Amino acid sequence: MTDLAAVKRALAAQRIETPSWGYANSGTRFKVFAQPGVPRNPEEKIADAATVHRFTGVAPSVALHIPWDKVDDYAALSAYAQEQGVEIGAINTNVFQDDDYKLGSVTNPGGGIRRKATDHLLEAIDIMDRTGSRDLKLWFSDGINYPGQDDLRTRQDRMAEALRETYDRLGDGQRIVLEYKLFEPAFYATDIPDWGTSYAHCLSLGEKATVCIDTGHHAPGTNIEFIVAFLLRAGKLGAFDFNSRFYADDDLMVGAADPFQLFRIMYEIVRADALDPAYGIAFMLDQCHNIERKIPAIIRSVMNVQEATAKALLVDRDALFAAQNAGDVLEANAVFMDAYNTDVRPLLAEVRADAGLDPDPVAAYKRSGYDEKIIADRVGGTQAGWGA
Ligand code: LRH
Ligand code: MN
Repeated sequence: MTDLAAVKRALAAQRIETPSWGYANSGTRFKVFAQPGVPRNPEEKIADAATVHRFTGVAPSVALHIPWDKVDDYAALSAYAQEQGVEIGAINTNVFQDDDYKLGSVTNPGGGIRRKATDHLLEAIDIMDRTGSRDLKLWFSDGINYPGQDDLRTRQDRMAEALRETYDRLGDGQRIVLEYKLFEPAFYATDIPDWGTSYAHCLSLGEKATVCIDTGHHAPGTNIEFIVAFLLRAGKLGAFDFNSRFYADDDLMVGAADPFQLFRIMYEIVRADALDPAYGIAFMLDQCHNIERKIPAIIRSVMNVQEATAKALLVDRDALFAAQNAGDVLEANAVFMDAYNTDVRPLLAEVRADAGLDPDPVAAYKRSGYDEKIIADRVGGTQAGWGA
């Protein structure tokens, strides 16, 4: 039988990290629809992240992206975040927007460009030393567009060399979360295209290297919860970049396109007792809100993760394991679906009320007038994010 008090404690202790870039302008190659009230600097992004935490109670950290969030004094930025009620989380590197990286960053045929890219990774660790961040989040757009364009094996040697130098620079309590992506911007071969490649590099690096699963970075039809179960069993799952998609790397609100998949993923987390922050998995959002208001979209996304998690925690695992071990296919599936088909919104409303929060964070945010305030206040200056 499921212990509801334990379920509520687990939900109250859940931690979801929001992305600084999710509060800024974003779009597609066709158009960026700038929005009024968008942050103009890292401080305003952090203020918006703190607002999400104020209404959800479970989003106490914000991931930064360098150089999008470059400042002169990261210790001061970290202090500002504390004042706002949040902390700075993962530091994301960016070796995908510099002209020099057309043929790759750390895998580039040119040694000088590889050096430049690796130095950026090392600079990010210097920043972590000042923000107190644990996670160095590495994603490489590196890849090639045509067969024969470059040597696949040699590029792996270059990748491994840069990762090794970066890994060896890590301080105590710091780690690498290595993200993979099937394609885009490279359209023939990506140097870290899948979980297996990331896992293999992490194995050869050492215990402070783990895999980051971005839920939008797989071929259609990929069973992501299998990857989650496998990496948890191997002790090599470090982080998620949550979002959802119907086709490619759409970066839509997590749970919007496929709430059942998110439930199946969170079930593997719960089944491994890996939900508790002490276990060490970083649950982060990595989304772009191209047409919808950004803060309510991120609040909704946090709620979608909470709902999937609550359903996963309600799976009657004794009954499920019994049916599985009995080979009772239909009963096992029925037990699993029973949890998924449970309306957990009243339970989450109770968890929020117990924490002194409004049971409906989105409605509470709309009533708060914060959106109107930032639209009125944030006039002039240059909006952060992709150029309008
Ligand atoms: C790459 C990615 C990566 C980030 C970027 C904003 O597609 O998922 O995690 O650096 O989006
Ligand atoms: Mn990502």
